[in-house]
Amino acid sequence: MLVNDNEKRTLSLNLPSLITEGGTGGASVIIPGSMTTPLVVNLASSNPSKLTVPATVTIAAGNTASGFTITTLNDTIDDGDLAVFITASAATFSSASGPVTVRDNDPSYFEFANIGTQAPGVAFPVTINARSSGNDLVTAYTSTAVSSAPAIATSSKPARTS
Ligand SMILES: [Ca+2]
Ligand SMILES: [Ca+2]
Repeated sequence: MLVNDNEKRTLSLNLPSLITEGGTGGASVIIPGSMTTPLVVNLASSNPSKLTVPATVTIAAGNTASGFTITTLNDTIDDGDLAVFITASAATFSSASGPVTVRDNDPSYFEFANIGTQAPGVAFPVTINARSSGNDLVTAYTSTAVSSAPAIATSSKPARTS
């Protein structure tokens, strides 16, 4: 029973909007008024292969909220950012649901960083960055790059087109 009995028996969720793949985030489930007995709230993820939550969280007697940890799973797939819905439900309460975006951190494409001043016969560094589909820099990615430059003809003859 609610101490504040004039409040609606509605759960609400306070969720982070974004968690990068493989990371964790703090969230909480809230009730409008405290209770005299502990309230067990069931939690569910719409996509447990991307994001998990504890099966239950308990709001202690006298409290109006309890925190829990959201865990996102890392993979090596360029699968893009994905919204996963978390639902909280408890007996005699209206449920709550909300999205958390799981941010992809896997390489989707590569880009050349700006190349500085070049002089003939002088080596210059070239940086190629891996980026995720959300354009984040992928810092943990390393791979071998092989480069070559074609010899450039110095003939002054116009190229034949036939
Ligand atoms: Ca990943
Ligand atoms: Ca991924």
